[in-house]
Amino acid sequence: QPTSVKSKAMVAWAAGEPLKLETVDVAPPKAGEVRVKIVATGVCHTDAFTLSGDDPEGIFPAILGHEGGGIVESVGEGVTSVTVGDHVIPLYTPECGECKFCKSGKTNLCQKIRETQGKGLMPDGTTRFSIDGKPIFHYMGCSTFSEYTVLPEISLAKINPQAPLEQVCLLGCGVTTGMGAVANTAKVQPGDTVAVFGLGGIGLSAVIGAQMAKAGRIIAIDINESKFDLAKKLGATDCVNPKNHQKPIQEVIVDMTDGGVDFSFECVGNVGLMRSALECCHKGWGESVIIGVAGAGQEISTRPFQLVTGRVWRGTAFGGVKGRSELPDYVERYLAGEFALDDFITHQLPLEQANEAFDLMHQGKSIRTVLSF
Ligand code: NAD
Ligand code: DAO
Ligand code: ZN
Ligand code: ZN
Repeated sequence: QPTSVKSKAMVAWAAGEPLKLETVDVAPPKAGEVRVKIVATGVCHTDAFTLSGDDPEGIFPAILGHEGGGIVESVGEGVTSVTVGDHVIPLYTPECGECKFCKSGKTNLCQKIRETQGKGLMPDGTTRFSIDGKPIFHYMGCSTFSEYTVLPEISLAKINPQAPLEQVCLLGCGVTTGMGAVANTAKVQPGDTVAVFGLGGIGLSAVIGAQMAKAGRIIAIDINESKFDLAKKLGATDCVNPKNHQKPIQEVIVDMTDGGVDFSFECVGNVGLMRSALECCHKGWGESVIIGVAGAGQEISTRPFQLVTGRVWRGTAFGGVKGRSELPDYVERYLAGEFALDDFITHQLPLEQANEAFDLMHQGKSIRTVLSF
């Protein structure tokens, strides 16, 4: 029978405060749960967003992190789909296969554990993390900034053990989100013209996705021009800095593309840019996909005539990918050399330096920092 383990973790005690290194007690997995030893974790903008206090669902104290890779350490009663030693990627969007959402065939947004996950709790309404008996909350059902974490079985994708976890951890969020948004949500076709707003881990993955879909033109937009070289390497045909133009960026893109793009992707979380991304779409058919997460209370707006005249506004979570049934194949495609992950890993740091990873992100110096244990 597994017992509680001591785990090194970076704890978010309060919004706006740096994470603090702590030794946390991680309780054994209950029925239907799995304890995972995390090997590596990426740091995504969403972690920074929650730490900032802008996330309406942010709960403290919590262990952040949701872009991890690890190895199953122990399993609770009734767990059948993974066993000790399996390599896994934690899923913030689980896949139970039996809820209305899973059975619909129309969405990846499994709702089986939505309520408790949103409250930082396991499905039984309790937490597995504590310090001196004081509960610490889970985050996005993952909490990968901890050496050991506990997840529901339905929140784990079992992957090929040959895949380096220090790399494929990025498939736990950023890379899958960007690539999936292009392939699943937009369904970009060969020859299409695409605009990508924001060239962080998400936007650059959308560029890769567009290149793999054989888009004819890929316009990459960022106010930080140091992102342009990598965008071009990954397939961007044009790079645009909105600050270099007098006109609104949507007008610049419409002029560049004989009336607008077939698809645009907002990968920043800025509601003004979401409007630009919609309005640079071609009249009659252009579609804009919102990926970025905006701050609490923010709203999007445009003239309804933009939609009346055929533009489409949609959004996507985790690129529409169903984690348990579809993510293992992304790992296989990575192993087969279809796309690289090296380019994204601009920094590697020990877990203890997670705050530096946030600094690098805020300074625009990193695409992804991968923390290891
Ligand atoms: P990031 O911070 O690494 O990248 C953001 C990029 O946007 C940076 O290159 C920055 O220079 C650029 N940018 C900022 N303001 C801009 C502006 N006005 N115009 C053009 N470019 C601008 O972030 P990331 O990790 O790539 O995440 C991007 C967004 O996606 C975040 O909002 C994150 O919360 C969200 N996200 C959504 C999902 C989802 O499933 N929908 C998943 C992961 C992340
Ligand atoms: O099912 O209601 C729900 C919530 C699903 C969570 C999807 C979150 C996607 C956006 C957050 C960014 C992920 C890092
Ligand atoms: Zn993320
Ligand atoms: Zn489900």
